[in-house]
Amino acid sequence: MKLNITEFGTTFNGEEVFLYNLKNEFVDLEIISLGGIIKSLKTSDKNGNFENIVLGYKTLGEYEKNEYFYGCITGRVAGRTKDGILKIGNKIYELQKNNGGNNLHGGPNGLNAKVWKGDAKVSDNKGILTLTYKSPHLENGFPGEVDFKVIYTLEKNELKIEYFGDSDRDTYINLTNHSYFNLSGEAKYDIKEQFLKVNAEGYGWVDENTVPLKMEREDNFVNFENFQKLGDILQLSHKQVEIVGGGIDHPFELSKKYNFDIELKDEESGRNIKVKSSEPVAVIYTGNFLDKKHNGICFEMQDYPDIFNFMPEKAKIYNNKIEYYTYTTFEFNN
Ligand code: G6D
Repeated sequence: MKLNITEFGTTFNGEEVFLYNLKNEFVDLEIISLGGIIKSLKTSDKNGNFENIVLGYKTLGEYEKNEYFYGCITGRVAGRTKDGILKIGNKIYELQKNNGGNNLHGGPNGLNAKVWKGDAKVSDNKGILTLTYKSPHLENGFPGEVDFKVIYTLEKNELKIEYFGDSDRDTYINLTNHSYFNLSGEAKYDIKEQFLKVNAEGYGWVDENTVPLKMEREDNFVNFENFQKLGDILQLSHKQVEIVGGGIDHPFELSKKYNFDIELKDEESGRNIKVKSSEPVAVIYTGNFLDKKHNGICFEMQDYPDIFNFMPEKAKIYNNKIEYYTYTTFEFNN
């Protein structure tokens, strides 16, 4: 395992951003300390060609804009919080609104826009990057001073991302990673030729504000119990496909009965990814609003979306006694 740390640039408000490169025989991974963004992730195709399988930018300036949330730690709360209203216990918090009256992905300056403190090492042939950030009470409207920590561990052909949140008072946290995967390598072709399998029990429906209303399967508009070619799904003439800009942008309630939650594969390159998470839901987004539509697919592993609005009975509250901890692993094969 090789570790290399370089300066990636200075943000508009003068903060230094570093680039961490972890590389072994299976994966060549680059992460920047702005937003914990996975800038590139190279794996080999069936012919031994090492190519990047995530969407990314070249410059820090592009990542400071990052309208598509490429590769980033997403939060304090991933997804949409309807009307930007977070109800915790008997308290109501007004969050910053940045998406049609909702709070999306923690707001206009969410965790993706923060410069995290990085510490990287190689130990027992594992590459380990630990990023930390202290979020002040009521940052973007969220309660609690929270010490966030995200640990990226690369070992052989597996990347594990662990998320920790330690709050000084009652709050809610729901973090994820927002990488867009495209197994063709260097986005040679879009995801329509790739096949997806999701071990899910059901999925949320979205309304005109693209906020999941409830986690029920009202019909089989997408059923990924067996591999489905994404191109067949993305062109479906179904209200739920059309309402999200032509594709998928829905939460899937995972069955958690198998040793992985999601598998994406591409026959031409021979690559596949298996995703496994501690979390009950995967928000799957097929890049419907990208400038190059369907150029990548996101597996935003997370808690039930907008849980206090739609499933308060399942909501967890974190504080100085109950730490937030979740993880997601990505296994890369060819
Ligand atoms: C769009 O609706 C989608 C979100 O799911 C995605 O996370 C965002 O673009 C980047 O708003």
